[in-house]
Amino acid sequence: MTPTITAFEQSPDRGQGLARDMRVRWALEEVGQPYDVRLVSFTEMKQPAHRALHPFGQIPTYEEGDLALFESGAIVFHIAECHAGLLPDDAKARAGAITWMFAALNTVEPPIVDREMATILEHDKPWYAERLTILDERVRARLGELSSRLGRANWLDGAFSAGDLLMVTVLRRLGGSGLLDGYPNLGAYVARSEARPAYKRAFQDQLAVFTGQPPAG
Ligand code: GTB
Repeated sequence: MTPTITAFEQSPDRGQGLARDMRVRWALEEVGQPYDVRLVSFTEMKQPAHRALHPFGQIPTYEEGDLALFESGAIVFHIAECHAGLLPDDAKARAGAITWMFAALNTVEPPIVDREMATILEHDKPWYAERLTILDERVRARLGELSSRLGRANWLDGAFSAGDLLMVTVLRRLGGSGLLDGYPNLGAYVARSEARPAYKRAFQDQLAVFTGQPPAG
């Protein structure tokens, strides 16, 4: 059965692939699962019909028959559980990859989102410069730790996994901040991921929503 996901009708990022439907699209492309997309406006997201799928009135959601999911991490996990390619078969290696999924969403993403929200909501406040310094330091602390662990490896724990997929979507949110510049191995990790054919297809598909052009090929 072809799943249907939801995405922004008009993403504020103008097609940079920063909204959280990107990680779901990428996961589906990695496992070769075709999918449909239903675009929703900000108004529609808050209506009862969408809230029945997503209690917090957000995107992405995932529908597959009578299964309805929200939370991008849970959706990526479901995709990875149902298809080969995103989680190792070996139980210990699988647990390791799942650990990185949680690390991406629970440990690395929060300080990045806190910083992002401050740049949007507090940039005109008198305390902004001081607060940004603190938030930058929190992000740098995590990046330093992640950079040390990744070292010279291609991926976080063996083969590419859903843990890498989520971590890279989290790190991409720092684009334009300059914060990744101090960690060349993390920059290379993101670039290596963006070079994956599945990533490129997902990126083009979400960009096509913004440009109004059908994706090439
Ligand atoms: N924890 C949930 C998950 O992982 O699925 C969070 C979902 C979420 O934050 N959804 C956002 C949303 O629907 C879109 S992704 N927001 C509308 C609302 O809450 O009313 C967050 C996002 C939005 C825009 C950009 N951007 O433009 O760069 C980046 C990320």
